[in-house]
Amino acid sequence: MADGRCYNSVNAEYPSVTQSSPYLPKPMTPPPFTALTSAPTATPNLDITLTKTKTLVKPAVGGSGCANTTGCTTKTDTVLSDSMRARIEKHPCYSEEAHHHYARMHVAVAPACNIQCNYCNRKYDCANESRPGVVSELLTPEEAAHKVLVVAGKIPQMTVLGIAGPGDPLANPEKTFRTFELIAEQAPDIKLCLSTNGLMLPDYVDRIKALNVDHVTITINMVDPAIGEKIYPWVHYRRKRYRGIEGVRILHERQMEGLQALKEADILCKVNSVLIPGINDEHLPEVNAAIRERGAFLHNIMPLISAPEHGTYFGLNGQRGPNPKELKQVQDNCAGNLKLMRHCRQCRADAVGLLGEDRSQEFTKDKFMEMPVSYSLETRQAVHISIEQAKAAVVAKKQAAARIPGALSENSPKVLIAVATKGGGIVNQHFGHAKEFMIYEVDAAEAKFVSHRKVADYCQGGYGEEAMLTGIIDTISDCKAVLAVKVGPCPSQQLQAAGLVVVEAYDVIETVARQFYDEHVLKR
Ligand code: CLF
Ligand code: SF4
Repeated sequence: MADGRCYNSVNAEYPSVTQSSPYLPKPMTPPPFTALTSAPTATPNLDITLTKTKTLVKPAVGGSGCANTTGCTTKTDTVLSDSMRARIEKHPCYSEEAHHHYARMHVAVAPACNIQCNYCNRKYDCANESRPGVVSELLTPEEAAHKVLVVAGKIPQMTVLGIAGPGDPLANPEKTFRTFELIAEQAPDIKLCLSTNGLMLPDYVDRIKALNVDHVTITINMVDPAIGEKIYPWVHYRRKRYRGIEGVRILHERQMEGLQALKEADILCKVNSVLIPGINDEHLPEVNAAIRERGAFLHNIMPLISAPEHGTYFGLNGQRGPNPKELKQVQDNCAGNLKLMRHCRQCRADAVGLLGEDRSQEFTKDKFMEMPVSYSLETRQAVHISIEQAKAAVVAKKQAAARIPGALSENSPKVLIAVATKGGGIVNQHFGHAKEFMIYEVDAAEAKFVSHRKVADYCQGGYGEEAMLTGIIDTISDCKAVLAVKVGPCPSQQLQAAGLVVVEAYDVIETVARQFYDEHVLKR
């Protein structure tokens, strides 16, 4: 971690090596926006007019709406300056909009850590695992640089290189900074990003600034050392190990100092907080207030992932993670003047691809070391222009679908909907292929992204698994509709029987959401 790939992550099911990007042509759907591997030779087809919408509904939609929903957008969204917008518009973690279009990659060059978190066990390693501190293979800075250049050629929408572990990048400063230097020299258009527990951050802010690293994440789980004592058993600082509250105090002071120093250096800082039920759930609003006061740009509250087989202190001692409702409740409690990130996928320290689409298995060391570097700044820039055009088209349709809050939206019920998407901000995925659903909260004024939920892959070799379908319906049972490009007759029937409206469409998510809401909620 470090903040664990940006901390901790069990969820990642690696896609197969044949998994494609949303920018690759798909036979059954309208033309894509851009080509993946080569520069577009002509303006991409941006026609995203609705090509198909079919709504299936059995029972009526409940009119009571969902409770506890204040949404994730805040004042910050509307007051971003143009220069600030430019700093985040291609960063998939700092911009919710960008995560539909741009990818990130991590390189695992930082094995050591200087603190112990009760949710981390860096000894465990397995190719199918993705928890804090877990990666399959460590890289030298030179190997990491080669990997980045290979990936940058093959996935031109990869715009950010993050170093997030598997230990703490700043407990491995030479490896971390050498990697950044190599990338800055050879691939100047790639943004550099760092994720740390913050213990050594005050010592390195100048160096971070000099290397033009514009995005730093600190994992801050507490601002009260009495709470921190339940999370951190020890801290190793300046060649001495401090146990208990003494160590936690040092960590807390260094985190606050580091955050302040980033602000003064004009480096964007995101804070990740791991929500640990019964330990810091009620405390996180206090953390939110403290980091806001010190100039954090974004707050990402992520769920603890904990199971006995992970061998962590929490896992072995029965500490559970929060369920989606508890997570949303705490996020809502923290929603205010500081923007909240809700689209984090808790990716591991060697993740590659769009968030939620980890392609790291395509770039294991034995593979990428044999691959030639095909990085081309011109090709990448051309692809980014295409992406920006596609983004603009989506944004225009989104704006058309939004309404100015007013009489119509007053007292209009808020409902949740589940969306199957491969990215691009479009409903463009078959229900049976979805490995996660994006959850939007819709009312008469707007459709807001609020979270994503992982589900088991329903289509197993061409046929659906009954138990999996039950699990999927369970996962989205608080939603009023499912939006997908296609839903098979059997799942469609069962979804409707469970009270969900089935909407088949290919269009901008907000547009389809608006149509569903107008037809099935407002007109009731
Ligand atoms: Fe990586 Fe973290 Fe940079 Fe993003 S991840 S170092 S800020 S480029 Fe992003 Fe992954 Fe969540 Fe981290 S989705 S775990 S927030
Ligand atoms: Fe990250 Fe270190 Fe904590 Fe593990 S122990 S999550 S590597 S800071």
